Amino acid sequence: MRWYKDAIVYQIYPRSFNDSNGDGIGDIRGIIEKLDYLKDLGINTVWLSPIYDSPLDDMGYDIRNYCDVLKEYGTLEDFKEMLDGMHRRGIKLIMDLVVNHTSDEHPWFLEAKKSVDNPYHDYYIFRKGKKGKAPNNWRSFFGGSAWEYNEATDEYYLHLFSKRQPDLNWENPKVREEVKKILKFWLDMGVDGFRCDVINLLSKKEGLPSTKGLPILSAKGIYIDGPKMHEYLQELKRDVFSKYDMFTVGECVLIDHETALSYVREGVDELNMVFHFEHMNADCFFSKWLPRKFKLRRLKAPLSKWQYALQDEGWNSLFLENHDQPRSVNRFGNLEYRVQLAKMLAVFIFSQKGTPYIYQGQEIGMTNAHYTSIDQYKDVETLNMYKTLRKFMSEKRAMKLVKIASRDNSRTPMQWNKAKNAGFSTGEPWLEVNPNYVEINVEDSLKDEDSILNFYKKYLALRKNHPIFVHGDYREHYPKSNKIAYYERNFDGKKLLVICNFTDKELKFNPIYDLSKFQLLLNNYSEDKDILLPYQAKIYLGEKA
Ligand code: TEU
Ligand code: CA
Repeated sequence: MRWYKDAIVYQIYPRSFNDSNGDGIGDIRGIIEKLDYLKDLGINTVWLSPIYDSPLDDMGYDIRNYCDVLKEYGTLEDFKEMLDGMHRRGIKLIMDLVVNHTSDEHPWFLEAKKSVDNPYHDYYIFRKGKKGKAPNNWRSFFGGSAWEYNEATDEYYLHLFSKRQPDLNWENPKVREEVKKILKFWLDMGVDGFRCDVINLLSKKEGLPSTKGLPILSAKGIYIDGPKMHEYLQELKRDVFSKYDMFTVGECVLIDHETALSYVREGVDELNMVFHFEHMNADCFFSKWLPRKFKLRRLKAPLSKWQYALQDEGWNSLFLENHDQPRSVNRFGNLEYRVQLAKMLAVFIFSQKGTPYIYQGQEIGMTNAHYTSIDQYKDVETLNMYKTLRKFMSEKRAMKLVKIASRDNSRTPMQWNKAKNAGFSTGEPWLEVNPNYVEINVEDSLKDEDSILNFYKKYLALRKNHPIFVHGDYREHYPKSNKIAYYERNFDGKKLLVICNFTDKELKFNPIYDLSKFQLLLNNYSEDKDILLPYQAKIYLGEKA
């Protein structure tokens, strides 16, 4: 049963979601307190970012013990209670699976680094240096070399992320067996699937050759979508995935649609869907750290390409936000129209064919962090990049980039109400709350009929009532327009039209079809004119004709 096609996913970043005991840190009991809120919103699946035991160098994406919960977040008993509470409400839970690397405090690594003949040495990727330098030219995603020297063995170890996140050696069958054990541990407990962190980095090309060309971008086939990816995923599918009623979504770095299809094609099912990031370049060159002006075409074109490529034989995941990305209202429009903009963006992205992923706070239109000093940031990528940037630019320019690109933009605590610390915590929050919580918060949004939150609820209910949202074929109109996003979906003799004005001005446009023959299903304005209002979004339903 491909239930993932009907999934509407809500991503929880646990540290910033809700703090139940006043220590300033979100926790599992805090999530339990909000399960009714999630149910009421209309989602049916939660993706929980890592809650495992971790020294938090990368906020939990560096795991010390895969089968236990970080003390600050609670206990395994709390976890089971949360899972049970979700299931009772008809909500499934997918966990974050981070197995490209572990924490440098994982017992395997503590052993591995001791000596070359330690039984765990081959769990990781150690190599001799070349003439006193790193074994090759690979760069870390967080800046700098991907190699760190280990004195005890006079070798370097590979870390594609921070130096406290050593890469596992997937060539070693013991590592693969360990991962299967971890998967079964959670699946047997009742977990419904996994979001697989940087899954297309698992396989590193034999001999670990240096890349030729731009760092990282030229790593395709070397450590991005490497030679044994299919082999590894097939093995996981054979021994684990196929034995449970679950789904996987693979986070895939720099992946193209053809490679994605080779993983997700129905029948192959190595993964059920992937996250790609091509549309995240709509306002930057390859990386958030190289910003440029937002252009609608750069958002639409990659999304459309993926729609056409995957809609028949595969499946897409639909997102504009996650814990690594700045807030969408800051990126894809004029923030002065925040409310209409947030509603329009939801209609635009989630009405395509695929599974929607809503990131916590997106449903109330939360904005980027307000910070002005580097000391206010906590994210390891941000701090590393800042250090790198400061080598060749002024503090002012570096801070300007940090403000645009930092991952902490989406990690500020969830804004629940007008109380102290936005109702997130009675104590000192681990990361500063955005002061705009007095205007932007859940409690007020629930009361306001025209709020973004109530629009999300209406929209998600509509989606559930009309199978065309899940099953309809996708076809785009006006692909070249930088002002309007317009596409249709077709299913079972019906046609759905999705029309979005991406400008802050009124807009004339030719709808192609005779709209008087269609029913207006949803509108983010109370007015309905021939022209489109700033950031207006409308959905029409009619006969296919
Ligand atoms: O992200 C992978 C990834 O590609 C990002 O690190 C990306 O390069 C960066 O966030 C852009 O700002 C995943 C997780 O989502 C991320 O939180 C982790 O830090 C990373 O893997 C390592 O586990
Ligand atoms: Ca807490």
